[in-house]
Amino acid sequence: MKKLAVGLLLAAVAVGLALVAARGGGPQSATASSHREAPLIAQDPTADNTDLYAFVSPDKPDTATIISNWIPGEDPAAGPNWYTFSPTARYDIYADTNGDGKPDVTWQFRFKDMPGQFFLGNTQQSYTVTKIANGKTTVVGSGLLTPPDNIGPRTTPNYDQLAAKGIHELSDGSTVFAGQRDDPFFADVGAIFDLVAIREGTGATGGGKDFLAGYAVHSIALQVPKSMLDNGTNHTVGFWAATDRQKVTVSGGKAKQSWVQVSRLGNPLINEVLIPTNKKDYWNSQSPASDGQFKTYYSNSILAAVLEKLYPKFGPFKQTGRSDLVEVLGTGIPKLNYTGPKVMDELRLNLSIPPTAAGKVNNLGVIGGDNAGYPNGRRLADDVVDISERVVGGELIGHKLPLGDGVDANDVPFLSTFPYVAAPFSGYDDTHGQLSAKHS
Ligand SMILES: [Ca+2]
Ligand SMILES: [Ca+2]
Ligand SMILES: [Ca+2]
Ligand SMILES: [Ca+2]
Repeated sequence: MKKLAVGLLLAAVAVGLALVAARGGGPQSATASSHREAPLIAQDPTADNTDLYAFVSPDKPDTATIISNWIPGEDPAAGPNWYTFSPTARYDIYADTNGDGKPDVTWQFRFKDMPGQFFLGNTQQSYTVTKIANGKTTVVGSGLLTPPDNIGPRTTPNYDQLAAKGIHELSDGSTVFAGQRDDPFFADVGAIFDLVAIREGTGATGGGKDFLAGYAVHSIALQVPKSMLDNGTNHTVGFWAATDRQKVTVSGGKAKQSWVQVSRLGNPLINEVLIPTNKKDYWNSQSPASDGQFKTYYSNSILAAVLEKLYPKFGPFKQTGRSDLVEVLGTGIPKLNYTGPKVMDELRLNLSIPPTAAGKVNNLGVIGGDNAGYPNGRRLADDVVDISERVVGGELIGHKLPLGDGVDANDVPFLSTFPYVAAPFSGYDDTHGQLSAKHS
């Protein structure tokens, strides 16, 4: 069968056709995955979760690694006002070990700007990590430093060594890194404005253009002992990440300060593909514990309906009663990472499944026969666009189509050790997505 290029279509739905003016008045760029997917969060990039990853660490299989990214579409050359975590936001990573949609372990990150040290400002920040577990709140790291953004060989020479100094041990035996990294999400979203003009030759085996190549995000990576998360029965833990901002309310003449969640992310593409646009900001404010209210959008797929319309000759695409999608994205897959009947958006990782050896990894994950990948957790290399298209297309209900966006890998290699995410391109390189530029 001819390879399809439905990736462009998925991306179009995913992005909500967002056009982004890059910071610093640079070139315009569309973004993807959970990058600027809802109207309000698009106005608040430093709070915008873009992607979440969780996997058993390939080089330290007694630990799990959770990587959460924020700030979509960082153009490394968009100085002099570079990118930093917001000092007024709280960045949260949650782990649910008993399938009730409520966190059992929470890590909270607060960042502080530091006095100017470089010409035209400083992008290095200090931060505090607070852990909440078993009803106890403990500061497990403070005065930790991010590396500065990768500005260029004169301001930030030997960037890899500089970034390595941003790896810290926490007092509970975990390891942490926070700072600018290459955006590990890869997808062809460049042709989304003209659905008819699908790129010649684009398919599931290369030929697409990685729209996010050359762009960066801000990552928080945590490596934690599995023993901290393993429930000892189904060994499955569900992760999500979120951002909170402070809100002041006045009542009876008294000002009261509280935190309000403005962004969240578990599985990739939930808010983009499943949730209707008029509910996307509301969805960002909710928690997995109350995700049952969104179940109808899992079982009745807007994307399947769009596929049917645009590709009738490959149909019929099942549009309603999609219990397979409820399972994969809402409850977990029986005998793999099922967490119970409660529908909730958590990235579920069965900690008892060992990492797949390098060279044997299938980036189609579970549907490619590799149970150590998405949707059992998510590795950096997992091709979640192709996987999502195929599953929505009906892969698990006997309607197998070789869907894909033609971008099969990230533009730069991942690291083999923590924090695994590649270094960002430098501003001096000024790649604007050109793969020929030197990666330093
Ligand atoms: Ca987002
Ligand atoms: Ca829980
Ligand atoms: Ca990339
Ligand atoms: Ca792909």
